[in-house]
Amino acid sequence: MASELTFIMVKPDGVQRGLTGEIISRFERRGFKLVNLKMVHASKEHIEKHYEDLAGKPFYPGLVKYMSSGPVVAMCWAGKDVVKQGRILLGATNPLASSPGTIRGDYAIDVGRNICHGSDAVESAKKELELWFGQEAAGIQYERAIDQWVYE
Ligand code: DAT
Ligand code: MG
Repeated sequence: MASELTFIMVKPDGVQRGLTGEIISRFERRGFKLVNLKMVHASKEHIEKHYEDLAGKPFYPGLVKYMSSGPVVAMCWAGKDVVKQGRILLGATNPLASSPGTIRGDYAIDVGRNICHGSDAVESAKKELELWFGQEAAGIQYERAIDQWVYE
């Protein structure tokens, strides 16, 4: 069974709008396994590190302010192809380009308030999980009885 991991985060607007449960549900119902979760009110410095690849973009200061403005829910999800599939569940970066049925396509409008984050590659997932979960980056190891009904 695949044990790929990804970092998924409910952003401050997703938390404030009461969408944490909905976002978790979509990953759970798909069959992915939650292996770590915590609420964090991240510092500006922590967000700057998370988005270091975007430093220099015109929207970067606003992005850092928004992402450190309130608590987020940081998660590690496991499963086959979960990095790519997670991005598909979230929808396009700009919610106006996200299909209905995706999280952003159903619940967001502005790119600067797109309610959720998902790693864009296996390598960035590893880096992000280490940044947010440190020693617990690999998540909690446990078996699920349903896995024989999710995977062939
Ligand atoms: P994604 O979150 O889909 O991986 P990204 O890594 O390119 O997208 O950008 C990170 C976040 O920055 C994104 O979720 C929202 C914000 N952002 C990206 N492009 C933006 C833009 N043109 N204007 C405002 N915010 C933007
Ligand atoms: Mg990104």
